[in-house]
Amino acid sequence: MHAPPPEGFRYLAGYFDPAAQRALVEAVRGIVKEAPLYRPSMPRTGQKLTVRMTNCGALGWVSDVTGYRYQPLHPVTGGPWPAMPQALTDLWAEVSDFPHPPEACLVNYYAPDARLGLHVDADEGEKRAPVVSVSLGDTAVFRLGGLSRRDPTRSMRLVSGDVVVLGGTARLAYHGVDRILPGTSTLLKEPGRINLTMRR
Ligand code: MD6
Ligand code: FE
Repeated sequence: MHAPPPEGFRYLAGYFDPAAQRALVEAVRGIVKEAPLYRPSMPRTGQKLTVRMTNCGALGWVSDVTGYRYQPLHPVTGGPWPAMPQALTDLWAEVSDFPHPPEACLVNYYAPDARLGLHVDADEGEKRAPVVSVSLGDTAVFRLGGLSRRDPTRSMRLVSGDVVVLGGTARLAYHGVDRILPGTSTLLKEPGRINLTMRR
């Protein structure tokens, strides 16, 4: 049997119904029009991630050869990030157990062959606030570990409409996306997956 997930991990299956998912995809299309997806580079190596990214909200998470950081401007267009959709700030208010609204929402887009290595979300100023995520489109094989990279991990499937909260001890747990399962959803026009993560 698997060990229980770290305290503060919450998995809210089917949080958004299909109509709410469609509305969120429309909102993401608007965001991407204003703030195009791009492939960030990893610090030091300069290697490109396979996931394409953009942001909404006051701040956005960016990565380039000099490191990871939050900044108010899109690294390619130089413009401000679009506003965060109300549905996301409402979700945060409902599940974050934190008294202030999110400042940043990272938009991850996975084409069928994209993946995201095991990582900790550690660049945020406020570690008492959780990171809250929404999955849209094709199912992801998500891996959740512990506080050390060597800790045992468990694999779970994140389906369109699911919400994950990493708070408490789980806030600094290792996690990643092994792969997506193309063709498991018809929400998007093409096979692929969107993941939205809100932070402070
Ligand atoms: C993804 N998610 O599902 C990647 N981070 O595509 C994350 O990296 C993540 O789902 C922090 C909290 C929840 C998450
Ligand atoms: Fe993460």
